[in-house]
Amino acid sequence: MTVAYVSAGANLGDRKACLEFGARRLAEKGTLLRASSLFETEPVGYADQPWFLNQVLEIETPLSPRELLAWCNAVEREAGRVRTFRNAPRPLDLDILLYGGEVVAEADLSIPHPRMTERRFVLEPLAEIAPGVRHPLAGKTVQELLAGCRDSAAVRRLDDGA
Ligand code: PH2
Ligand code: MG
Ligand code: MG
Repeated sequence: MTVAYVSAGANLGDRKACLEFGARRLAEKGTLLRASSLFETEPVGYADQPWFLNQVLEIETPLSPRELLAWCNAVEREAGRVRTFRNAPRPLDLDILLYGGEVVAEADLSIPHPRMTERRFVLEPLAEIAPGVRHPLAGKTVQELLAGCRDSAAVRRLDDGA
């Protein structure tokens, strides 16, 4: 069993329902230990699209990194995602951020997620549930990465009940 962190993002359709669906389907492949608050976030990379809801999930899973990737992709498709262009709007995106302390460097799978250290929409929710977890390549904790993050795109925690 390995503890993994998955970033969930949605900016099409009923975003909250899509995130709930993603968390529920992910939990079928292990134990969902923690879920961050939901964050309303400004799009990064391709600005001309709706704002996202982002969340980070902590799951203990028997799946290998590759099995977890395949499951994330299947759940994204189930949520209605159609791949068009890079950073296009989507009902659900599930990205593996960390998988234990493992490093995976393959053509279609990089763990830790290569852009997680520069994205506030990932680090804010991750720091809420796992501030002390260490990034195996940067050698820094999530809290330290957030403190050093230069991303100025807006990230706002949704009020309880919102
Ligand atoms: N995902 C991207 C690109 N840009 N911006 C925000 N705010 N949230 C995302 O989840 C996101 C993004 C690529 O997957
Ligand atoms: Mg992504
Ligand atoms: Mg993705």
